[in-house]
Amino acid sequence: MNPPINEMMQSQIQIEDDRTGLSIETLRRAMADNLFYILGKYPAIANNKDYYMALAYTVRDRLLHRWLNTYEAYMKPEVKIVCYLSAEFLVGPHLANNLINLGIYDQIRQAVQESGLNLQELINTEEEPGLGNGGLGRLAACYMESLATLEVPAIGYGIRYEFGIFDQEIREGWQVEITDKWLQDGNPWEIIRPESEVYINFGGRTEPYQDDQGNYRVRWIPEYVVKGIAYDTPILGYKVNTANTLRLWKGEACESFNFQRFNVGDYYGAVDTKVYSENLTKVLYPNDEPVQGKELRLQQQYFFVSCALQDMIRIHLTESENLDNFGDKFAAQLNDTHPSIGVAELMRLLIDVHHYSWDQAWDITQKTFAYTNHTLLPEALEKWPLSIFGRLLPRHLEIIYEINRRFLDQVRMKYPGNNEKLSCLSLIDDRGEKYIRMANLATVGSHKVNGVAALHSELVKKTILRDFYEFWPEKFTNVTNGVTPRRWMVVSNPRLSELITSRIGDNWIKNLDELRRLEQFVDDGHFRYQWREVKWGVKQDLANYIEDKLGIKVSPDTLFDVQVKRIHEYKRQHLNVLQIITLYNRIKHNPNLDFTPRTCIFGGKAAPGYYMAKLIIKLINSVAEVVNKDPDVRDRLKVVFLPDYNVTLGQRVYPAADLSEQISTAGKEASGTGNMKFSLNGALTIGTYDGANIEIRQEVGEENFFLFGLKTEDIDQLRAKGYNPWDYYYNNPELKSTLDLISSGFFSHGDCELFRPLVDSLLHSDPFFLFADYQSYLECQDRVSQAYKDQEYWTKMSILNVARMGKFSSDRSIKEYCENIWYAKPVPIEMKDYVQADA
Ligand code: C3B
Repeated sequence: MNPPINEMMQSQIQIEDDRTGLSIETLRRAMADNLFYILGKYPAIANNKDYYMALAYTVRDRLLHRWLNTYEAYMKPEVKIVCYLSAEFLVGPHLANNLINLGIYDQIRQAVQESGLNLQELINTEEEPGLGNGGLGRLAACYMESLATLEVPAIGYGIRYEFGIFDQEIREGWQVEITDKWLQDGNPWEIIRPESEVYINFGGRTEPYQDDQGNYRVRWIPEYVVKGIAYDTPILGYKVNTANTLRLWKGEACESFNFQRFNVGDYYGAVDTKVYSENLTKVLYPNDEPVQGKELRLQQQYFFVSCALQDMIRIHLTESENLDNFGDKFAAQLNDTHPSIGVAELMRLLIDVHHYSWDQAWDITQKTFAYTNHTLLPEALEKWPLSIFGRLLPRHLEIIYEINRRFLDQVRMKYPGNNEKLSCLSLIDDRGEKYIRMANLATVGSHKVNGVAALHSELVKKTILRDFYEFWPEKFTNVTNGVTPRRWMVVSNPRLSELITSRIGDNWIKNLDELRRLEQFVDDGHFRYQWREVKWGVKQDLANYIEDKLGIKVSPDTLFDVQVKRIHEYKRQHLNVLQIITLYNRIKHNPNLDFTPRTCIFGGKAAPGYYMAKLIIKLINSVAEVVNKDPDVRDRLKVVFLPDYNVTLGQRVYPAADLSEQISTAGKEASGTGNMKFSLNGALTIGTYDGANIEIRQEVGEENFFLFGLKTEDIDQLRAKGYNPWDYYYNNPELKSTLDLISSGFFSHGDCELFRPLVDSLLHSDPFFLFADYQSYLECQDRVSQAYKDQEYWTKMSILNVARMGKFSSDRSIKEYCENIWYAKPVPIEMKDYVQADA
């Protein structure tokens, strides 16, 4: 008998030294080889993009062994796999991170140099995959990296958007959106897996039938079917063998060319379904806190979740007879409600396709899923009109009704005669137009529900899911967010990382709590001097970038005051602007004012349909234009808006900041993760009592954190007693002259109308309480300015911030998820040589 095909293939794989070797000479040769054989170029006609690709393939070769070994290990039935279901993965550029995590950065740098090239330049040519909007997508990426570093088996499931988040250009101060063609030059990090294709149904109707054994069953007769194709990207752990998989799905037509139509002369109709099916995964919705109701969005959600669940079932059935232990094999995390249709889809697959009883299926489903809530903003709570939902997913609608019927029976039992409770807890909102409430579906279908910072998790229990908390208190928990120190320190801030390592060794990279050991050096004057030198050098780099991109000269001797994040009214970039205008007014009234020079840096994208956010961008740029060229200012105040803020730019910005602006209205920012990146890079925070700011302050010490503003309960009280922004306007002369200056057209070449919607919104309702926090914010900024004058003191605070930030490693978050939610354990990967093993 012939040996099985895969054994035969394996024994034929010859692993050439050029694909694994790490000597400088081999690496050089491998790069030249890839340039020639993969890219079809030779040095005289190659540009930096070509060399980047050649290098990327060289690195990819060196991780494939780990990747395949990891994949094989996960097939064992006793291994539990975490499946992170997320509509967004904002992974950032891969090359530098992979070099660090493989531990081959220095060899590669040397090989690249000896090839007459510059590694940093090649790294800078990488086009980042912008497959996310902001915090939620970036968190998913940090978690994937930490899972791999902790050697926890994991697959990230999501969508391979052909166009990610738009590129932002600024024209005459306004945001302009440009299509993000990230795949244009090819993507060396992904491998297509045609063998993992799955079929996804949409529309049509359902039909009861009796099977051969006489059982009552339902089948779904869809209107159309789309094929899902998997593209895999390796996610490496730091200096371990684990290489987990990010598996992103692309929509394709089942048959890309309709011959029947073609034959009757309908040339365009022949590719219709292809175009239609590929539209499904064409573009990412660019709202970070999404607004409801777009059918294509629901199609995207269902598409990737069904692809994922079918893939998980396939994996499980390769080693197991049935799906009885599905919930022991997989832990599926719902990253917000975007994948929550998964609850109904797993039920459908178990009942309709694999013929489980309702009760068995429900046990498996609840055991498998857990749900993370990322926002309390009412407009971001997903609900789908029943009409759209039922048309697209008729079978799921039936299943959701049945889940609801059984759940509400339990509710009735606990609260007899309480219709109020029933209507709050129901999966269907039937006050007026009917909707499916996705947060309710996710909560009912999960065994755990968590918020993303201590305050946020408390507010989840007190507000949006209050009745669920009362019903199932044990379901609710908190996991405070974290960020990966590999990307956000080692990769992005090599100078600071080296300084830290020179004193405490490099264990901190895997065990961030070790940063505590830096505390012993705060009183070491030489260390503080080195710390400042590092910060100054990184600031100089950013200053060069700013001059290069925008032609604005800024000095690294000024305080770099930075606010980078999505533009949103609740994040209050406009409060920062009011402060800047106030400082400007002070300079104008007293040109010789003793003033701590500041460079105020902004960056962030606005959702294309969010008018107010776009107007805030215009305001920042308009203020910048006036302030930066006013001779009275004498370079003491500069305002910079960095266009196209993304992960790559973040890696330049966080290390260069002195001050981190985290000034959301209390109770609105679920956690924040930028706040953690800044503080880990030695910036001090000016922040409200909101999200993870509270926990950061607790860790770094009150005396090393600039707190201001109202707390959540103060705001509730203020709202209850009647908030009137006019009172603040009339009673605060600085606030009044700041607003009057905007209204007068001073920043808009005399146009008094331009910013009126913004000013009016503040004066007439101020829904995010800027005026209420204005005075407190300004006073706090004065304290910042004072503190910055004493550079020794400031440096001590900066060092203590870094030393005490260990808690905010995503490694810590992932350990908590593993322990309390996923019940998953590390599985170290033993390396097997495929050639030797079969010889
Ligand atoms: C964000 C929240 O706004 C942040 O406070 C939080 O730190 C991150 O999620 C990660 O938990 N968020 C987002 O980016 N997009 C949403 N749709 C909801 C929340």
